[in-house]
Amino acid sequence: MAYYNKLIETASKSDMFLIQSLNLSRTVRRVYENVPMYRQRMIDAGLTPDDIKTVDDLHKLPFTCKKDLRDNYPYGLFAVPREQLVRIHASSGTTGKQTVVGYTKNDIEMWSECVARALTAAGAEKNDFVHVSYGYGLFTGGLGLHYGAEKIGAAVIPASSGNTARQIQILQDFKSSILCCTPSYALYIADTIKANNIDKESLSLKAGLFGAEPWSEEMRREIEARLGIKAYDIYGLSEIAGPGVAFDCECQCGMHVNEDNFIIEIIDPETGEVLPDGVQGEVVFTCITKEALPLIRYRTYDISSITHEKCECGRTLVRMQKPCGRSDDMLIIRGVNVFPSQIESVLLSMGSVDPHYMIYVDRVNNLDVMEIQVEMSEEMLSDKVRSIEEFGNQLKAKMESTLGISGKITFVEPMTIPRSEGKAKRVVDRRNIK
Ligand code: DLL
Repeated sequence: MAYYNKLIETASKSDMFLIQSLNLSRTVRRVYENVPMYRQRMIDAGLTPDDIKTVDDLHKLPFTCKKDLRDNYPYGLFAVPREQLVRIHASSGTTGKQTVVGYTKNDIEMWSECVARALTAAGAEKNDFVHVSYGYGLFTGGLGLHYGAEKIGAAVIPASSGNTARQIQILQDFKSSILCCTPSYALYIADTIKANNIDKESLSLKAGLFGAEPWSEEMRREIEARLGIKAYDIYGLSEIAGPGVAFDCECQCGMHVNEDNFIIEIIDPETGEVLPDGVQGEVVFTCITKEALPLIRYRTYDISSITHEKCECGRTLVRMQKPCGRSDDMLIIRGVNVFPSQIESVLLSMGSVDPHYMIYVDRVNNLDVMEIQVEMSEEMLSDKVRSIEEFGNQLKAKMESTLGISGKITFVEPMTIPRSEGKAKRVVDRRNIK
């Protein structure tokens, strides 16, 4: 069992409580003194830094949300003077202004260690070639994995995203052993390998760290089978640090949160009430060691649950389940909450279709209608499996029983659904278009 920081990753619950409480109280004092918005919010709530002594006091503090970052664009929530900043990133965001985040030298160190813990848990070590196909640039994926891989002493191959044929040649020739990219891009690479009759044995890959978008257990198994590797989930968001906020261990039964740096809470998105272990709700993080941008009780809109049960890997770090979507891009179709990941699970559970799909939602005569376009696989086209029509009916029935609503299933020609090199865009909601 390899750990990057055994002392922290296997700390007792009581030690972790002390570490968190100390860091939380210091951080709250720092934001009170340095960030006008936090100072005002605490005054409004009748709080002073002395009211926040331990983790048990966290719930007293108000939430922070994405709008607060936008309202204070670009640097208004930073808690350090400009000369202490060494890096700026920004999150793409599908709506509105991008969200700008900053790091001091210590922040980069801390973040790199979080990623180093994730890579180590995925079996990466000094001798590995870590192939980073997350985008480099303002997105945190590329440089985040890069610095983490350097921290464990591995050789980084900073491939960045794009040019899949070249990526595959590099994977083969440079003997990349760990692949880091979005799960949808991993599948795209697998498709391209297959389409070009490349033997997957010609690759030296043993594991991959995939994240930046929701993906299902079925998709994990698909990637593992098609690339012949073990697929590890890695979670994070730029506002909190970037990749490495939480990571899979070899047990793959929930991602360990680097909770010496980020306190996780699960709340009821409607009431804000903190929910117990095992109950699904919105993920909220508090940064307790960040210097440049220490966000307090930041609402992520990601839906997940946590467990404090002991993990067989020996880590005591609290685990969060794979996020099953976001409360904000969760689709509500005829009053039913639908997550794209549910649709993906159904598709993959049928066998003989690949997870290339698009979801279109329209409003026709005041009624929501959903169409799921699914790309036909070669297996289907060869008609060996069963007739396409029969398969379509089975798929429709299974979709309906899983989602609780019906939708139209349309099969489209192979390779007609756009492939993504970064985060996949699978939903087109046309209901608001007048
Ligand atoms: O996506 C950071 C990252 C890079 C994570 C590389 C993992 C690997 P943002 O662009 O700010 O940061 O997007 C953050 O992406 O709130 C989730 O909704 C989603 N997300 C990230 N990782 C996962 C994951 C990066 N493993 C948003 N599973 C988050 C599901 C994920 N969703």
